[in-house]
Amino acid sequence: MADDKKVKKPKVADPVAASIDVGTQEMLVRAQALNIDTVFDRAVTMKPCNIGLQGICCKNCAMGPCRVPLPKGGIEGEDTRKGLCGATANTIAARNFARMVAAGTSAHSDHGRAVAEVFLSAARKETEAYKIKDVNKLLSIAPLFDVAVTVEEDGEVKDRDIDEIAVEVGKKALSEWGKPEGNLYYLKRAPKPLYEKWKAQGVLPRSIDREVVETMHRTHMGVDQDYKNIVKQCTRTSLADGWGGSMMATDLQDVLFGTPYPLQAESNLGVLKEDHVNIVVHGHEPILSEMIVATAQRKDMIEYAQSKGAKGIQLGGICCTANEIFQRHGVPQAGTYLQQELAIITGALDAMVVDVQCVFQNLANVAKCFHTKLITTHPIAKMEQDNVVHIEFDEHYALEDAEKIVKMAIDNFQNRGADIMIPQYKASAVGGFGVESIQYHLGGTFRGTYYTLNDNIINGRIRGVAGVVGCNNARTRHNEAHITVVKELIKNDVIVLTTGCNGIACAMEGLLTPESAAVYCGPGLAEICETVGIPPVLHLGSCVDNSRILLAATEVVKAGGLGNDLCDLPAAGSAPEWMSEKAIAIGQYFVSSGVYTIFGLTLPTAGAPVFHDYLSKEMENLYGGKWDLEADPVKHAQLMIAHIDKKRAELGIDKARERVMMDMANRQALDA
Ligand code: BF8
Repeated sequence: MADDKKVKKPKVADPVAASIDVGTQEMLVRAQALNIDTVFDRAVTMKPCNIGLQGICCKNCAMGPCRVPLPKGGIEGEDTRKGLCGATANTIAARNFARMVAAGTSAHSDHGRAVAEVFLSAARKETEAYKIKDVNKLLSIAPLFDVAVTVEEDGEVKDRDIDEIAVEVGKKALSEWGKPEGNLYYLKRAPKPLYEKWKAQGVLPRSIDREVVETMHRTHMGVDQDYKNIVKQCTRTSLADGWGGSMMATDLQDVLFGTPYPLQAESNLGVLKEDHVNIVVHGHEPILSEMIVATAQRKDMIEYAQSKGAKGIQLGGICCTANEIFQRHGVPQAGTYLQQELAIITGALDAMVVDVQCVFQNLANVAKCFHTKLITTHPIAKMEQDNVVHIEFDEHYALEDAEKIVKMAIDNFQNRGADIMIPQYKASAVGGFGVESIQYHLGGTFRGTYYTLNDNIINGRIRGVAGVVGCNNARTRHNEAHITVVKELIKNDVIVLTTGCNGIACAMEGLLTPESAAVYCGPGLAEICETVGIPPVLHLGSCVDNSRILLAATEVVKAGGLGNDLCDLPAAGSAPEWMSEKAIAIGQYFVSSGVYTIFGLTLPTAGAPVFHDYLSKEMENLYGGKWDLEADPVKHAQLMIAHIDKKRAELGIDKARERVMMDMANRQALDA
């Protein structure tokens, strides 16, 4: 009888093996008890394609897909692998890699374009909702676009009208996406030697859209078939992201919504409240989330929520939207990329509002099991499932749209089921650091430079600087590599600058508090953190805010004593749990800006060793930075530290550190 037959249970993830976070583990147990599959379970049942993983599947024409697997023992002698057209493994992997850079650049830069459009609207006073908030930041970036901030009237130099400046900056910024000639304005913000390297290599980006289009053209069937030449174009494209689209997104957001300064908030799913209307904003563009924050804080909205039986409105963020509203408003972070489904599975989420990037389509399936309204808001990012509500966000009616969304969440509060489970885990976190606030904290308003920071790097209290950034990836234990890498670095006196989901992971772990320094840091870094009152891990924002890391590093170079270029600094970059194309774009612009950049997990270059060697060895000769890969998080951090020490030795400051690190016995021995 069929009933007697054993029904095979679907394989599910082991919650403890899936995440280091106890709240996440508890939610996974609940999801599995409710028979709701999550990304963690799907990672167990669906294996990745090993050929795609290594970057050696070409599907750029209909004669393929051509797969050119690397033999188990590697290749001795000539590599004769080729596709139907003759494309070599190097060409195939380089094309795939370049297309990832183009896609990542597009995502960041289209975000930047949307901000620039709203910025121009605000400058022209076409919208009530958005205003120029940070005039000082506007005045600081205007000259970079060749926009005058003063005018001469009757022989007298006067301040120029702010609205006029804003309109001109908005127009010039927007033209960066499609101007017919010249190069991007912001490239000149880089240290001169780096700019000169880019110029000599012919990789100064022209306009952002052009670089993406050219990458797509050159990687089309039958065009560029020299992996070095393909890398050259993907370098140019990535620079259009880091020193273009992303950097403008950051700056224009700061002008519109305020430059972040340190503030405190909480992080993890435990920020949701059972007796409140819970709204999670998920995605990337603060154009949406800023309006939701403003609306959810309105007295009439809170009263409306109370009229429906809730005590108030609790807002939370997921993914980079979390970072944006955390750094500017102290809105709590509800979780990382891998926790998005779990937020709905609490049963306490009245609305999840999403815009673009890093949004799982499976959210719609999960939302079906609960009362949660899943609301898409962006014309370029809809979902096919019929339970998803689309409320298109229009900057001209932004406040009305935000009110509609918040009201929908409030009205939905009464539809909650009885079965609610919010894991009671959250940590306190300080965020909102940036080029300006690091200068203030470590340089002082009086000095107004990064010299104090440099001084402490030179004397060895701070061994070096690491940017640890990027995603989570369900192919590895959630947050484990992020936290292990960061802890290993700060233990060795390396100060960490974080963005993206690494920033949220560090917040969840309590590493974004000044108090964590005494627990986790080496003596030098602990002393600095205690004296200055900063966490050992400085949260610099979202993934477009990696541009803040580039600019902070540039300020360090300018302050003197640590070389003339970014590649001279005792610094390294890392993405321990990366997954998105945006991460590859970021990696490429960091490498091309002179930074040793190491990724965890895998790289889509493994199947083409010659191409991989080009990225991980030869690129250093061109720009001073290079790619590396190490899945083990402790070894990963040690490689970064080894690079930092190498740079210290090249700068001649390795001896200083030895002196600082000597204990009393060493000193006495020396005296004797
Ligand atoms: O841009 S770190 S998972 S949220 S891609 Fe996505 Fe990666 Fe998180 Fe933000 Ni960045």
